[in-house]
Amino acid sequence: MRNTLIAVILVWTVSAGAATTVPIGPAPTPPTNAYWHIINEGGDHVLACVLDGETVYGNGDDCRIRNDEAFDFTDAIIIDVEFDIKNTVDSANDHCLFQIKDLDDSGWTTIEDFNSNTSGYEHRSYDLINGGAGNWSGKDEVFIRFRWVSDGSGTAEGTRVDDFLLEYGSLGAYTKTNIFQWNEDHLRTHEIHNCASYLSAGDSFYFEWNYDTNGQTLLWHWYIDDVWVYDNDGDLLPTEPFNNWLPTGWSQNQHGENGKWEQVNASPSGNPPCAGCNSYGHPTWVFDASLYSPTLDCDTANVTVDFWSDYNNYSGIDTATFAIWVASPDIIEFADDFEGDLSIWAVVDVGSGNANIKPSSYGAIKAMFQ
Ligand SMILES: [Ca+2]
Ligand SMILES: [Ca+2]
Ligand SMILES: [Ca+2]
Repeated sequence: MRNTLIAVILVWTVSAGAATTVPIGPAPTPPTNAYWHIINEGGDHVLACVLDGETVYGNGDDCRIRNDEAFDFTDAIIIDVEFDIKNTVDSANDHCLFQIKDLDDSGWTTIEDFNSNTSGYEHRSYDLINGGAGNWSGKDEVFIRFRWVSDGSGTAEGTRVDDFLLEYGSLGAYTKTNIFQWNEDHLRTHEIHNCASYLSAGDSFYFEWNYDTNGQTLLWHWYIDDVWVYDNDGDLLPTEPFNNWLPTGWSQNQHGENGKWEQVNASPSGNPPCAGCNSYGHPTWVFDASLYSPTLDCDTANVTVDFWSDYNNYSGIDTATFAIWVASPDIIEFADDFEGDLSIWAVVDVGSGNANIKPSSYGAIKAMFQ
């Protein structure tokens, strides 16, 4: 609809010698419907859908506020939204819908319908990938809105929102950090390494075991078995016994050489078979072979990797390197504590069943559009 604008022109007359200012102009039109704006609530400013200068909503309201620029959730691995909300409604017929939509979708999906009173301000948070509103990763023109709707009679305070925060992010590049690098014998060891210093919550990661004969042939071996990864909540990778080769989700890279990891009938943990690089079993192979675990995601950084190892070095020539590859999400924040303006939002005020322009307070202009 074409936007229309009506200016209310006020003429201000100051009486000579008097301290009073007398407005001259059309009589104010009583406010007829609420709209989303910032109100002062005892010094803290919050978002509310109320009548101008009042603390209640009107009858027949249909007012929406959404992010002005669409969110791009392509490749997002995290989409979390949270805010504080206080809801006081006249009846279940008056309510605030918290909704989401991609431009490719035909309608809005309701994340939560606030149709009853809260106990003062309550904190709400939603996971928009794994939560009840479905998976919004991969959507590239997403809007999130509050839509206030009231029926024809009975009003109350309505909805107050504060400290809105939406965070979303996709993974950056994986970077490698060596956990150990051996050039001497480490025969039959139980390796337990806490990875908290390498990880942050939300990271994606995997492990690499690299056996490198540095261009030579007929050296010794590196065997590993029973690889287990866990955090406080339990297994991230259940113990891998290497009974199948390659196990599901595992991979390897021979880096252009003929040496490779294979299933070997031996085991440092005592449970053959295991994963091994076996030089003397393959005297013509040159190894620069990397074995990779499946890619894992962590909720907390307190991740431990546990495995059995048997590394037999030859005169310091060959190398056993155990490394972690980590990618962290690049987080974008859309945040508003409503202490400033609403410039990052778009307000759509459908009004009391009308799409007219109405001056809603004396001296102010209210543009309404849909
Ligand atoms: Ca009502
Ligand atoms: Ca085994
Ligand atoms: Ca605030």
